[in-house]
Amino acid sequence: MSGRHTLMLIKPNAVKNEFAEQIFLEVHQHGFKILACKKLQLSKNEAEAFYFVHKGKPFFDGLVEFMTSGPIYAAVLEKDNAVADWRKLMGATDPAKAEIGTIRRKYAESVQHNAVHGSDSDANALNEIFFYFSAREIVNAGGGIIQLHDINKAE
Ligand code: IDP
Ligand code: MG
Repeated sequence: MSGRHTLMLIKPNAVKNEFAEQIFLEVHQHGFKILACKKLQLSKNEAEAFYFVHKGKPFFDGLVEFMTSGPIYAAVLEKDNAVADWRKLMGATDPAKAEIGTIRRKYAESVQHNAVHGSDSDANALNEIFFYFSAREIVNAGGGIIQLHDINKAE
């Protein structure tokens, strides 16, 4: 079982196509709590830093160009098994291979313009959450601020 927190992004194509509200609704309906949320536009430097692990791959430059092309939403999701459960709801990277009913199957246009992002491990979720949010901005249902050590802490 993975930890309780993951990072979701709604990518520029889905925002542009006005799918963001529907995606948030589906996230909520699947039992995720949204602990933090913001709309922003990435700079080239920021997108390159966020996708650093993909540097050198043939799709890297196109990915950076796409991710900086318009506003995105970033959100911290909370649920038991958040990393794995959000990846399952999101669907495969290539929407043609994503299961019916998944977010990417419904809202993605192509393998690059694939509507949403999800962290792929607890360790990456921690790094990605704090790429977009400070601890001050991550607030639980009771109004308490989430501290670094509360995010996907080791069992
Ligand atoms: P993931 O988003 O499902 O974790 P990654 O392999 O981490 O997939 O790739 C990051 C992002 O890079 C993808 O979501 C997609 O937008 C883009 N991407 C991945 N593979 C390709 C490709 O073969 N062509 C174009 N874009 C790609
Ligand atoms: Mg990935």
